[in-house]
Amino acid sequence: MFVDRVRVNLRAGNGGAGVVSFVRAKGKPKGKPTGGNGGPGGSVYLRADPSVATLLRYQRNPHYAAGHGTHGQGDVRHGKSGEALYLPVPLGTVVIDDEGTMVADLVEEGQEIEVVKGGRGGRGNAAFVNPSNRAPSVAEQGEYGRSEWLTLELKLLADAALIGFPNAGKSTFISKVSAAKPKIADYPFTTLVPNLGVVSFDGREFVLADIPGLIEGAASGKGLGHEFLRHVERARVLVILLDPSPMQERSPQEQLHILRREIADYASEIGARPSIVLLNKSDLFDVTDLATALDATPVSAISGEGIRESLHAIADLVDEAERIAPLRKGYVLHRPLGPTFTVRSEEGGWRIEGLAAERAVAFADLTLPEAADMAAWRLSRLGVDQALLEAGAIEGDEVRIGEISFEFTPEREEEE
Ligand SMILES: Nc1nc2c(ncn2[C@@H]2O[C@H](COP(=O)(O)OP(=O)(O)OP(=O)(O)O)[C@@H](O)[C@H]2O)c(=O)[nH]1
Ligand SMILES: [Mg+2]
Repeated sequence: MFVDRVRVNLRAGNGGAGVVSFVRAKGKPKGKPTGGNGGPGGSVYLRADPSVATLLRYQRNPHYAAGHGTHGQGDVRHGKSGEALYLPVPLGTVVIDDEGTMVADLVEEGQEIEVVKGGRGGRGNAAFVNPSNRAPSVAEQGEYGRSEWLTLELKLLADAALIGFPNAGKSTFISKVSAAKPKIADYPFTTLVPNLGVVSFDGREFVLADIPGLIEGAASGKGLGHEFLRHVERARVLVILLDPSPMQERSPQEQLHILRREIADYASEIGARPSIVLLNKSDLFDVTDLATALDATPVSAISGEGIRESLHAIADLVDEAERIAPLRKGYVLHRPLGPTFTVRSEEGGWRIEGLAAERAVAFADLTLPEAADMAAWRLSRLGVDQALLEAGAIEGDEVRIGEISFEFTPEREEEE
């Protein structure tokens, strides 16, 4: 089975918690703080791997998680980092987030993207020692690892794509010129998944894709529609294969017109790519005049007539396309962290969302006045108080961050 589009749920590891611990020390009533930091959670990465051909494994199991960091310990021993998870994907995998943004196009071997970042480890009390507080008893919780649903889409990396109506002879053609052995049969829609073949001849080489037949309306989803037009996206050269057989409802002229229109409707940029038109089955039909009229080359995928010349012409177009626009290297989008928090009103109160705000209150024990003060100070420094006031919050309103809720007590502006 060829799988070229999947949704996956990837979860990064949680950070370990920082701890509070003291060792007795002479002359220090509380002791010396020795609580270590939690280890960070592992991140999940997607990495382009040439030994992987499809996204099948992700369809079978869409859930993956990296390892958690461990908690800190006394003696200022820090927790261990969670194990990162590297998921191999085929070359040509496009990664799309839940908002529809393409975040990576993994084209080259080894190219990778950190898709979900592991949670930070919490700091232990030893990390909070400062000149004004030599014996802090606060420690931070570990941060939860993020979890995201992503769509992975495989777009084949071919130099040229064979495009034609069902039954035109595309699979016969690729089996004649490469080692690909797709199913060939005398009825339409034989090919349901694309096939790639390396075409080697006279010291030249290019990768050809045989894609399922296109019909009128493919660009609006008819037949196998978009599923397969997607595979044409990467091909730099279009090889349009026409079928003069009377079994086709459309004449070769009409086929050419419809194919060009469907491709242009799907993406005008693809329609503008270099193309060559071949008129197949020349062993059965006399297509000389028609070929001249359509500026096409007569070929026979069965007898081999016209094939070598056509391959040279295709290779010339591929070389030319390469010269004009070298292959894209793929890309990985480095996203800004986004707003540090957002405020929205909800049932009976306000909700603050965002990593920075969650971090601000992530203390092991918020009932400790020391921790509560520190959390309040961090929130106010982030601008959360100000944002709540601007949103219309008044003193006494309930404010929620994650699982924590507290009463809004804005710092009063000094009067006068
Ligand atoms: N005589 C002759 N028959 C051909 C030629 N090329 C293909 N055929 C026949 O046409 C029929 C369809 O060939 P396929 O290669 O399966 O066609 P396709 O374009 O891949 O069809 P789909 O996968 O359905 O889109 C088969 O019976 C082939 O034997 C040719 O050059 N000459
Ligand atoms: Mg076929």
